[in-house]
Amino acid sequence: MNEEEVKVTMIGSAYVGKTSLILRFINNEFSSETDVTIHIGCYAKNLELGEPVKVNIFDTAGTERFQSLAPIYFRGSHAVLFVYDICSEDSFNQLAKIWVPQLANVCDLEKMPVFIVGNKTDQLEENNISGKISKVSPGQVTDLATKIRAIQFETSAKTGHNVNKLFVESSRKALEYKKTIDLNKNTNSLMLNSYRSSSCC
Ligand SMILES: Nc1nc2c(ncn2[C@@H]2O[C@H](COP(=O)(O)OP(=O)(O)O)[C@@H](O)[C@H]2O)c(=O)[nH]1
Ligand SMILES: [Mg+2]
Repeated sequence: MNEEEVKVTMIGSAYVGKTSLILRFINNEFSSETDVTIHIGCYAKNLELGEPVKVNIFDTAGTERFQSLAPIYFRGSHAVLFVYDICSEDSFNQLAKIWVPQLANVCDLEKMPVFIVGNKTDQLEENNISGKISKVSPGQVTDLATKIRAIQFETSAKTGHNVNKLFVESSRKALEYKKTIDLNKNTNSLMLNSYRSSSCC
């Protein structure tokens, strides 16, 4: 039997830490000087989720130029991670106003596993110590998560907080979703075959 493969896609504005989250997960490393992702990158990791699964993680560029291409990358995804920076209200607003509607155009948000990921929690701790607070209110995030039935996560690529948990959980959900799609495909082709064999020409 072939090994299962799933596609998980990361979306969000530039600098929120998408590439850093992936590199923390894949190589357990963090750099404060990452290169800006210009096009799209694909990383893979094998996980044991009750069965061996190859997880393909697609890293995208959060630039305006990329926005028109987004639907192409969303297609075929089994889970989508919407990432924002917990200290940047703009990055959260872009999720709500740009990326979520883009995804809704091409994917069935009722069924597709979606995660909303507030990254850079380490900064919040540092800011709290120096008297500043997060610019994105938890209420805003919960409202959006409820609206699109998303699972909420808070992470830090810098400290590694919740990073493994995020990718394991999203890969597990992606696998469940893929299996329902495969099952539907098989059922449809069985129905088509039985229709063909019963409607002889
Ligand atoms: N403090 C902190 N900085 C982070 C974190 N994740 C990413 N960064 C930094 O934020 C900048 C942008 O990260 P990058 O992964 O390139 O963002 P991307 O454009 O979304 O892929 C880099 O300087 C990273 O080192 C984090 O969890 N905490
Ligand atoms: Mg990047």
